[in-house]
Amino acid sequence: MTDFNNKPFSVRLGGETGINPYRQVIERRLSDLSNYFQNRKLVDEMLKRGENPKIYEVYEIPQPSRSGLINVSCTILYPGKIGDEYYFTKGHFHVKEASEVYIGLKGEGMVLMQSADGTFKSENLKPGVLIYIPPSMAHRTVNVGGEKLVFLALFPSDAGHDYGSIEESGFAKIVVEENGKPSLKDNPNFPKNI
Ligand code: PAN
Ligand code: ZN
Repeated sequence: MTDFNNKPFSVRLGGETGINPYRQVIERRLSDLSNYFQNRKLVDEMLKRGENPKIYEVYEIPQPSRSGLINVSCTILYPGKIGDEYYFTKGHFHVKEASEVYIGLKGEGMVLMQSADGTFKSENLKPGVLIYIPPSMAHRTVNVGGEKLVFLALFPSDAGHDYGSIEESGFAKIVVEENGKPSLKDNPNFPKNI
């Protein structure tokens, strides 16, 4: 077994888990994101029918939470939509002033970034692209393609994750399919006074 605990290690990129070996995995299904999609009625109907698709998995190599250490993780975001809204990750702010980089390995996505004052920016994520996420911007990834979106995330192990405000208000923009293509739209439920 690889000793990941702040010792030298190497992992292979690619394959079913994006990184191999890894230390732990988190799975998110529709029921974990039931408050997040625009079409709550459809979400409720699906869950009532027993449809609870997997939205994403995160394969992680976490380090002890202290200054100077980096967590490595790989997210696999499945292709799909709830109504016309593409599958996405919950999205969060970091608790500490901690930046992050995402590196695309497979598939096509968009990274939505937003600061507490509502400043919004999106970047396209695909293989060969690195995205820098500044410390004070919340971030969410959206799979806008027809295959799994696989990306690496590297961030300080003591960054901390704050999901609360995004769960409540979402991002200023949503990504929906329009005429067969992804389109960034204003989120009708985003509070105007931010
Ligand atoms: C990523 C995310 C991962 C899942 O590793 O944690 O893509 O997204 P949520 O955490 O928003 O569910 C990252 O940004 N870490 O800091
Ligand atoms: Zn993050």
